[in-house]
Amino acid sequence: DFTLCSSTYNPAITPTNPGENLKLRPLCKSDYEKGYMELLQQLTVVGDVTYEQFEDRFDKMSSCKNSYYIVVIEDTLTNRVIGSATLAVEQKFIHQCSSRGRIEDVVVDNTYRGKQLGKLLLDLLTLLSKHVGCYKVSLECKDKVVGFYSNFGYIKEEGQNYMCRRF
Ligand code: 16G
Repeated sequence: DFTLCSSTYNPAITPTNPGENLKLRPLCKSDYEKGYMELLQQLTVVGDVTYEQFEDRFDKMSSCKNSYYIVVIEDTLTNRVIGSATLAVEQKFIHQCSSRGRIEDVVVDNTYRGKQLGKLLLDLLTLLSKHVGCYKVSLECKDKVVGFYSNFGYIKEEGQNYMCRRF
């Protein structure tokens, strides 16, 4: 049991009770059939990922112990994955051999907006990052959602810049 770090939920929802006919749980292989890749397409380019490729990547991630925490929300009426977010944990030498978290690939299906599901995913993974010992957790996002993430204590750090090189 735990207390979510962000303020309040109205109506009240929790990870064990995310809403009517909804279930929050770790990603599993059968989610490929339940629309997980299609959901990710609402965030960015996914490409044509076959089941074999998905399974291979899933197994590689699972074999990196305590590094990838991927949660999904399933609609139990339609058996479709309608929300997901990932916490990736990176091992460090700095900060007394600490680790840092990154929150990635946060997506809620367009038709399930306004149900506080993004907030629930964010709260859960932020709390989890703290629980597993990360000294910090960060995320990258588009301008339009800076306000949303600032609700969870994420700030643009003074003197720190996000820089990127694409290939
Ligand atoms: C957003 C996502 C990031 C994702 C990226 C994909 C969050 C908080 N941020 O920045 O995790 O990987 O979009 O966009 O979900 P890209 O395909 O342009 O890299």
